[in-house]
Amino acid sequence: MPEVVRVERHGDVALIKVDNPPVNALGLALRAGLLAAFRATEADAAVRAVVLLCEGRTFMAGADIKEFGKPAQAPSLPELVEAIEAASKPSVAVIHGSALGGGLEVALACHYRIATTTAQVGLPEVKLGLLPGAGGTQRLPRLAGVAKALEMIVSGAPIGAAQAVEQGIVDELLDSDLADAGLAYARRLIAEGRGPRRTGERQAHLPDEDCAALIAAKHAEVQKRQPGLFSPLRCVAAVEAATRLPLAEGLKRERELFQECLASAQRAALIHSFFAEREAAKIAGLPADTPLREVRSAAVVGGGTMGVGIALCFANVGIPVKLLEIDGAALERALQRARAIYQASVERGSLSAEARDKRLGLLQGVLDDAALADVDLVIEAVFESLEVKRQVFARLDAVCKPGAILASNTSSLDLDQIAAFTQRPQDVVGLHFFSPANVMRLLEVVRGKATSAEVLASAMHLGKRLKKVAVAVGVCDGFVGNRMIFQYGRQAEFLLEEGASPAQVDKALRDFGMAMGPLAVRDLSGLDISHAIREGQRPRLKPGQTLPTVLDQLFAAGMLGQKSGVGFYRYQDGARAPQDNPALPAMLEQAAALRGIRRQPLSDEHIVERCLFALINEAAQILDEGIAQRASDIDLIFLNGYGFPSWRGGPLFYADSLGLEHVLQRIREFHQRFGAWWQPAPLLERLVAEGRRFADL
Ligand code: T1G
Repeated sequence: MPEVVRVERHGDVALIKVDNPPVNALGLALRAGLLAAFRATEADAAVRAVVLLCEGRTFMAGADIKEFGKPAQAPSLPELVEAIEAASKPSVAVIHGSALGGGLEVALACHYRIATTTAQVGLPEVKLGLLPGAGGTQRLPRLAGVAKALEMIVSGAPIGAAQAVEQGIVDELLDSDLADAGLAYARRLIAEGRGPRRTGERQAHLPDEDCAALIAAKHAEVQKRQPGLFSPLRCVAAVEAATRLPLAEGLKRERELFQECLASAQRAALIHSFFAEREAAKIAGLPADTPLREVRSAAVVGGGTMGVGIALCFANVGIPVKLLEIDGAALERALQRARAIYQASVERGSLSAEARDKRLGLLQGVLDDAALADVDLVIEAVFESLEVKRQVFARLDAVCKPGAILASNTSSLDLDQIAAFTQRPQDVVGLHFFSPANVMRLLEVVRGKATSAEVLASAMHLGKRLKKVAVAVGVCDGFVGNRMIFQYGRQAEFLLEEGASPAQVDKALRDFGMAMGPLAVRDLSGLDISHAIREGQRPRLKPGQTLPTVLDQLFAAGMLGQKSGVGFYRYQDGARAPQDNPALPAMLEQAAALRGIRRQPLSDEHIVERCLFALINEAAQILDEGIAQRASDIDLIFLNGYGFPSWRGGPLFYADSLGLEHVLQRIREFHQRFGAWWQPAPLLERLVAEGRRFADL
């Protein structure tokens, strides 16, 4: 096994080099190696200073996440960190890439820190349902103050090196070879007689900080914005301990809070999705070295809401993008929408005016599709009609250069049919963005029968460049996410007819953790859209599969949701706050009568089970058909495209946590009571029979 830690002597300076690819994660071997190295340098009288740096692309990126949930093995990270800080010889951490989590905690225990200009530092543990458990909550406030520490630890967001210098986290920037810079800095320390500067010995806040007020304000903010999450409040409590307790007791309190987070189901769910995101990039049968088509320029056909959002995704990452519309007025409206979106970000302070102008400079409106002749990739986001797509793809086939990737943003049409509108179906792929496309992270990459391996790999790689969570899916009605959400929404409407109100259904699912209730979502996207999709599905219904009728009644009454001021809810004078729709109860009585049932009270638990188990049952069917590669891909789709609560890990991780035997038993009961829609998925039955989980697939 290659050495993960090496120590070199450069005169009276010891250079400790870490080499544990891919990200120098602080697994057992590295912790033990570092502890031994620091003990050796401490014992060596000839050593007067220590430099710590990492080989490869980054400084240590944290604890080894794969170790969580397994028995802890000594030496622990806190033990290592304390040994580093206690050393009698000054140590310098040389940071490049990303010093994250335990990696930054190791750097904070070093007495000095220098960094490359492109480096970033952060404590992202909260994103994994944890908190910095090796002194980060106690040492960061001592360097950057309570306000900055709270912001970094509760958000988990990294900061750049220059800002880290401003905050006192990094001492200075370097612009030379890591080892040279580290050795030069260490020799300066020796020459200036500067010894250990222990972060733990500093006061735990900046002089003028009102710690109690800062802690209370952050606590209130977290309770309001992330009520369902377990670890953010414990992050606040750990920082609060730093403001009140001596270091040793603060570290003890931090360990207690860390253990609480480690033991929580939320930690397991959030780490599941961390690895799920990385797993999704691996496609069975697609070699990791599949050649990629470079996307140096793009074009979007259609400047509607989706088209503009998609175009911004490219501009946001520096890819020049053309936006094609049919006439000047439509094009101006599209460009104005783009300018307004960026301007709103500038006014919110999340985008600089300079970045706005740079991005707008990458966006070029065009009216003639001849302008698409040189682009590497075109995405159409035109009206969801096969005839319109046929016309568009026939034109793209005629004007685009050979090798251009031709993509459709269709959410419900057959990609194979669309590909057949061209002479180059192997270059056609689906790129299904979710509205608003420039915000939602999910990208369903739809692989057609003819889509080549190169085009699929290029589309997945593009997804990562666009900072999306790209998930490869097969062709079927609704692909994966929408196909499942159809079942979920249908159950929500059936529940209305059986006795629930829109407010009760939506609240039950919001209480479960969904970002929005299913009926509010329908009102937002428009009941005319839902109605059109449903009419398209009607001919494919299987025997016994009936449809709720309340949507038809609302549609017939011109109640289309927010766009018409009334749908499942009424929106008074254009306000977005939903009120009851007084016309709905009569419609629900009529719908119930049509089904020959009497409406009656329903429990929230029943509502949640009916909606979620419909998702799970459909997902099992999708997996069995091979439309999705793995259960964790489906979890990612719901976590990143449908507002599924992050701390529950996705519908299938949640199903496993409930126990599939229980889930199947309830689905069988629903099948008895509600008929054909609840036919248990054969895969679910097989898993239960074999005592396996979705995670075992
Ligand atoms: N542990 C184990 N494996 C890791 C890892 C980690 N910390 N970070 C990345 N990997 C794997 C990843 O699964 C992938 O594997 C490969 O490395 C490349 O990752 C006590 C408790 C560093 C910004 O949360 O944010 O410290 O798929 O594809 O896009 O206080 O990885 O190749 O087999 O993401 O260039 C806190 C998590 C841990 C940082 C690089 N640290 N990592 O991004 O590569 S908890 C984190 C990242 C902790 C202490 C606490 C990113 C990255 P494979 P990648 P990338």
